[in-house]
Amino acid sequence: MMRKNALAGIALLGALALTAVGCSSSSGGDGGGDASGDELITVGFAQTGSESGWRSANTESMKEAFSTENGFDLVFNAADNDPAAQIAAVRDFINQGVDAIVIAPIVEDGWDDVLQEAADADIPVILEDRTVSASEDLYVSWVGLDFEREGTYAGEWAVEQFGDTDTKMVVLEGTTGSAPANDRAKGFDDAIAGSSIEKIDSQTGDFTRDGGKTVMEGFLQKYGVDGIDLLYAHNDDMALGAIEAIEAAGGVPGEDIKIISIDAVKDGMLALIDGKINFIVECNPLLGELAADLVTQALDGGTPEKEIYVDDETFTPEQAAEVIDQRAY
Ligand code: GZL
Repeated sequence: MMRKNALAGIALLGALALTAVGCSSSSGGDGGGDASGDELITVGFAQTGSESGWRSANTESMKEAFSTENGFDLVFNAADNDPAAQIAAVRDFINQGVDAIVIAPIVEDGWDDVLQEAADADIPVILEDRTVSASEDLYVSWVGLDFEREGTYAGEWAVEQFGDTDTKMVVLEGTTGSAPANDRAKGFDDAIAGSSIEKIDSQTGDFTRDGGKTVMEGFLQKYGVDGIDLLYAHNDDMALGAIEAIEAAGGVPGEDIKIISIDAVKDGMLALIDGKINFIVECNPLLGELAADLVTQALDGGTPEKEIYVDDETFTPEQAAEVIDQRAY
């Protein structure tokens, strides 16, 4: 688990990415040239896969930031939520001799060896989105969200709404072993401790809509609509799958079973406005410019911040309705 030094906010210095065009591809890379003939920085990006709407927005943000126009040659790999495949992709980047590697690690554990190999090859590694349990000496920086705080925000709202009445809750957990699943559970559980909210079941839906639907179908078969008062979903996609299951079982999501979710992607916010979800904690996926800035600093011999947190906010249906048309994802 990483130390948490929350930072108030970071200026997005997109202009810095342009200096990348001027810097030679160091550390073994042999990037091609761009229209102006300058060396491109070759960056290997190991993405988790395409498991959710959040992930699609994150991938788009990364591809936009690591564009040729910004001085990068992006080698992209999506590991289909398979931790072994993702580690193999990073090893392949090392063998290719890329200039830098960016990883959104599917799970926290298992990274020590391949990160050491990257260090031995003098290839800087930047983590974006999720964190790892490996020594922080093995990567330059991490940029992402405070997952434990997201869980705390969700739990505090639940206590505010239901804390005094006996409430039976089920949980759709994120990918087993992932930092968001671990930390969102911890933050939420700590926040509801001592309240009348009882967790009667908890299972991973792997951050996917199908996974959330299947697991919720199981909960409904086991407890019935009347046996569940509250659902805490670690992301919107699983909440949206659960909504389908609740409606198929004759229940009214947001009324018979209250729903709290995390991400605030478009489909989740629309369900919130429709009253099918009751509260959403945002998790901003637009990390591309920050990640590109960290790569540029690392290759320019700079010493970027070790941890960079992007702020989140929370939404009620009314708040979502006010902002839905202005949101970037
Ligand atoms: C959180 C991110 C999680 C999202 C899910 O930063 O890692 O993974 O909450 C996504 O939607 O699949």
